[in-house]
Amino acid sequence: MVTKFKTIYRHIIEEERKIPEATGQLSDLLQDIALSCKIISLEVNRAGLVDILGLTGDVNVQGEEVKKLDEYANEILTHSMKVGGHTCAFCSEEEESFIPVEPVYAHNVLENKYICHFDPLDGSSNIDANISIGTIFSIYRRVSSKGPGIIDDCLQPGYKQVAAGYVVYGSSTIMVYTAGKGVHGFTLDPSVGEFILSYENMKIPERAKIYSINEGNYSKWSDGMQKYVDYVKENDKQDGRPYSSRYVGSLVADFHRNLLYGGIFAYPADNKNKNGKLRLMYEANPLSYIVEQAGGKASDGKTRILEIVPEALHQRTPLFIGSSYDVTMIEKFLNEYDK
Ligand code: FDP
Repeated sequence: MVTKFKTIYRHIIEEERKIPEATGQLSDLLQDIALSCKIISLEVNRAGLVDILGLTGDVNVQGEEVKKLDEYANEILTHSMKVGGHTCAFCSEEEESFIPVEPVYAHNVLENKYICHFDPLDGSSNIDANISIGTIFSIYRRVSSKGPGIIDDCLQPGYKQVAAGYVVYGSSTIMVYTAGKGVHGFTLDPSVGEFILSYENMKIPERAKIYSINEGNYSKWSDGMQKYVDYVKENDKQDGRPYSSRYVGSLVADFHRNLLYGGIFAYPADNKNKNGKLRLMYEANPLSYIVEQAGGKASDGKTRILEIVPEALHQRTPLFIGSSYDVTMIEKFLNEYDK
C-alpha cells in the first residue's frame, strides 16, 4: 500500500540516487517528458470544446491557430527534445525521419547522450469520441560518440532501452514508466499539477482474464490465430474460460487495463497486413520493455519483441503482449497450426 505522497519528480530522483555513477541526465529527460505530457493532458481535456471554440485550422480568439491534437502533442514533445539538452536525436511517429539535435551545451558532449522515440498521441482515431488516448515513449543511449545523432543511434533493438513509459489520458491522466527497476504508475492530481505515485512496482497477473483484439479481422487471420481466439471463448470453468473481451482500440488504454487486471492484447498479421499494424519502435518496444519489467511477456508470435533488430524507423510488427501464460499459449497455437 502506498502510504505517503511521492511526486514523480521525487521518485525519479530517488531512483537515480541508487546508481552511484548516474549523471542525472536520464532523470532530467524523464522529467521533461512528464512535463510535456502534463501540457498535452490539459489540451486533451479541452478537446471536446474545440467545436465550440473553433475548428482545427481556424484562428482562435487569442489569434492562435487551432491545431489538431496529435500535431499539438508532437510539437510539445519536439520542443522539449530540442531545448532539453539531453537528446542527440529523437524520432516521432508523426515524422518520416529521425530529427538530429545539435548539443545545447556545446562544452559538454555528455549532455546529449540519449535518443528518444515517441508516439505523441496514440489511438488518435478515438479523440472525437472522448475515449482514452495516450503518449508512448522510449529512451536509448546513443551509440555514436558526439554531435547530433545518426540513424544507427535510432535503430537499436528494444532490449537496449534504458527507460520507457506511457501516459493514458483517461478518466484520470496516469503516467507509467520503467527505468529498468520495476514499473511505477503516477496519477495526475490536476489541482496541484503533480503526478503522484499511485501504483508502486506494478506486476501483471501471470494468467489473463481478458483478451483484447479487433475481432472484426477474424476472417483475415491465420488458422492458428482463429483457433486461439476460439479457444479463449470456450466454456471451461475450471480453466478460467471463457475470457472476457475488452477492446478500446486505443493501445495504451487496452495495455494499461490488461497490466492491472491481467490480459492479453493481440494485433496479429493478417492476409492483407503481413506485419500487422503496430509500429515496432514507437509502440511495441516501449510496451514490451514495460510488460517484461512487470513480469509479463511480448512476442511477434515467434520472437521476443525486444530482440527484433530494426531495419526501419516505421517498421511494423505483429504484437502479442500481456500475461506471460497467454503470450506463450498464442505462440504455441501459431507454431502448431501455421506451418
Ligand atoms: P489508432 O489507429 O486509432 O491510432 O496504432 C494505432 C492504433 O490506434 C492503436 O492505438 C490501436 O490499438 C490500434 O491502432 C487500433 O487498430 P484497429 O482500429 O485496426 O483495431
